[in-house]
Amino acid sequence: MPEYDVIFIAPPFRQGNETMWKQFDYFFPPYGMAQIAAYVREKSYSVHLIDCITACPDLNDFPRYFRENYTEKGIRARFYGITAVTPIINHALMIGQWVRESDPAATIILGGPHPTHMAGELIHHPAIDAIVMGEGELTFLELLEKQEWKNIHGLLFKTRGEDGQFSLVRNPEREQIADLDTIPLPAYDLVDVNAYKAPGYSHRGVPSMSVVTSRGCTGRCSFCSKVFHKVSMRSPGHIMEELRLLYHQYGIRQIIFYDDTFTISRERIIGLCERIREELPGLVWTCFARVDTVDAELLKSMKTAGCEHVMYGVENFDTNVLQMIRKNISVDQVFSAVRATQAAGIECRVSLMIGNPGETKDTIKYNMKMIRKLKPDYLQVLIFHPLPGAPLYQEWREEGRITAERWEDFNFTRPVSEHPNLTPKQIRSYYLRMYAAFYLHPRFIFNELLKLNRKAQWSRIYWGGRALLSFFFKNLRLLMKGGKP
Ligand code: B12
Ligand code: SF4
Repeated sequence: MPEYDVIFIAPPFRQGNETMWKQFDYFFPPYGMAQIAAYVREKSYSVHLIDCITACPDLNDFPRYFRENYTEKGIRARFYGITAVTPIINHALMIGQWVRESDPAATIILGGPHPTHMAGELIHHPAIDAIVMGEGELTFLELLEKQEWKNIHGLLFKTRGEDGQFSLVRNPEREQIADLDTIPLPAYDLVDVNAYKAPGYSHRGVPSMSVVTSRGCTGRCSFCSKVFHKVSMRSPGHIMEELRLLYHQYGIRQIIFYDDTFTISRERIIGLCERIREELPGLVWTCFARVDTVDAELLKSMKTAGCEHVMYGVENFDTNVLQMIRKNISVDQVFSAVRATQAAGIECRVSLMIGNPGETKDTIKYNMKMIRKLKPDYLQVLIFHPLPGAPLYQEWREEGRITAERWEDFNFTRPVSEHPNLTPKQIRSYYLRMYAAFYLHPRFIFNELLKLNRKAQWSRIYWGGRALLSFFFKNLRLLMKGGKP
């Protein structure tokens, strides 16, 4: 009977129907879990990974899928590791339950952003034996090495006393890995690399893949849910190994760097850009950055190394709101970063949040005015969401201000907390109007049409245009009359 040391499972995820992202319907491999898989495999443990989004996208089909492909073939594992973010935590628990039913002897471990922050609640679930809080590589290795659980840092587990009652043991935190070059490249051979799909804004019609080159961020935004509290980075040489593998072995031509702040170290990015220019001149890429980490020279270097698109988390233009969410950037920095990005020939997407603490109808109107003045190439609007792990989440939960009743509701389509100045309907209505004011504006449509002379843009404009029209059409009623500001 084939037995793996560990089978990792990523539950399926589809965006909620009412979000703009749903229209793009993009998905990438579970990066963190593929890194843990590579790490423990390097230490000689046998590993398998089920990414449900490609293997079994319908959650309710999982019992059949697992039975036919694993249980009936006698394939099992000593450990099952399941990952989860907040809106899919119940899916992860259901998968845990189904695995437990078909393999009662299994040890089932939960990890990832939501379990890290809500371990104390989740550990009570009967399907779960232990929860890994924070980085998974070293903690999982120690589990596989059969170290005594009470000595494994970063672990919360159940233990049964002599009276048969369970009690909980929460071990000290796991220290964050300082040198990320010690982690091997994600185990790409365990996923079907070509089955994934890039988001519309960066869909160039070429094979694309996500890459993460650092962990953590210097920002301390009060709404942000973070697994990594310190910043750790991979060196340009280590990143190049991954880019070369993706380019040559898997035919990938576009990378979406998903670091929280890709440009956190200027020197590292300049070094990486030099290497990309020399070794992979055909590669194009996009990234996320903070406006206070870029300058004209850096952006020029990024452009000549294939950078096509940068997204800045601006969140709001009102200085009072910015202070309340602890964004720690100024409106002047926003304007200089966006101007410098466009001057370098890189497209710029600005992300705003609506329904922030301190937000009023006036601040929303002010934001719409500032967007018209700033003229970014693309706009993203999110509804303010303090997720578990965010400093504001804990504070507001204790004060009873979180209104969402189910974890599935943390899907960015509706407010999850009460707002003193705005009703949920008003927030949703302004959210749609901000999108409509930007994307249905003649300036935006004209600029997109100008890009049609570049062949590479056709696929992107097709996918992006289709997504936008479908989004507006689905929300037409509220857009036309509901919650009129
Ligand atoms: C890339 C990314 C995506 C990608 C790909 C997701 C994927 N398939 O992995 C896309 C764009 C599709 C995406 C979508 C979403 N994302 Co996202 N995403 C990220 C991002 C930017 C990087 C993730 C990453 O690879 N990090 C690097 C790796 C190394 O870290 P990691 O994944 O946390 O894994 C480590 C540990 O958590 C732990 N671990 C993780 N899983 C497991 C499992 C086991 C068994 C063990 C032991 C350990 C373990 O060990 C890993 C290695 O040390 C993070 C922010 C961030 N910087 O992490 C947000 C983040 C993970 N996303 C988040 C959210 C909310 C979402 C969405 C729900 C948003 C939405 N409504 O669309 C969806 C959910 C999609 C999904 N299937 O999970 C939140 C989660 C917060 C929370 N409290 O749960 C984050 C933290 C962003 C944030 N600050 O709000 N996302
Ligand atoms: S919102 Fe962005 S800048 Fe702020 S802490 Fe999170 S990742 Fe960092």
